[in-house]
Amino acid sequence: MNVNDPLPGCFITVEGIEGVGKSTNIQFIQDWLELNNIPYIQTREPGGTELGEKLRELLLHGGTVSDDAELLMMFASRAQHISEKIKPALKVGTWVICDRFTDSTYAYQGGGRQLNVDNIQQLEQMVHAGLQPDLTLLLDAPVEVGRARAAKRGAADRIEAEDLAFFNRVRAMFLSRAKEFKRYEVIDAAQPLEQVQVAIKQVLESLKRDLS
Ligand code: Z5A
Repeated sequence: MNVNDPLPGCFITVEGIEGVGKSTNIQFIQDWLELNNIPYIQTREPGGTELGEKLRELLLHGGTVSDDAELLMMFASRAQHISEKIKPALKVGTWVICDRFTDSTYAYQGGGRQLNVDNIQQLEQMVHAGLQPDLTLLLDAPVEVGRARAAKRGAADRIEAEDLAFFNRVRAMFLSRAKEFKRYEVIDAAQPLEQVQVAIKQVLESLKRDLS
């Protein structure tokens, strides 16, 4: 939502470490939106636009990327994504369901890579001052649980190849931000999928009630 110029659409981001079930549960959210006749787009970061998808490929499979270059490429992808896709959708009342957003930058580049959080804040201000998700669903599970689920899928990309300590810092940053911002809802993603989805549905129903 843009605090200076409120946008009628609803912006939902889904966050968490790898393998916690973001893709699986985004499909569940889409089914719920369709059942409720709510117009939406589903998108992802890094990516979501032609430029963003090219940056994603370079970020995940393109060979050596320095930590600062990684941070700037995440925000370059995001800047394009916001102007080309997210804001236009929110302006016409369409809901936007986004697989990761700036909270992932705080978690991975700030927590995981231990880059200066002040720099992330400055980039956030530059790229999307005033625009924040209405709801951030944090699917949370121990790193070992997420990695075991993700491992079944095959070869790790450049970021997935990081060690356990890196992902524990990522998870800790997500949980710390969840305490700080009211827009977060933390879902215990280590539970069986049916229970995870009962919890997500409750959050969505409550959001819908609040908006009506
Ligand atoms: N990144 C970054 O560093 N900085 C940024 O600013 C941004 C991103 C935006 C790409 O993300 C990478 O970019 C990511 C962070 C970085 N790197 N890492 N790591 P991505 O979102 O495209 O990739 P990912 O995090 O690796 O997501 P994923 O591995 O695809 O996982 P997922 O979508 O959360 O999980 P899933 O595919 O839905 O589920 C995995 C399996 O578990 C699957 O077989 C499911 O059936 C199963 N599953 C799901 N839920 C359950 C439950 N509850 N019980 C049992 N089994 C389950």
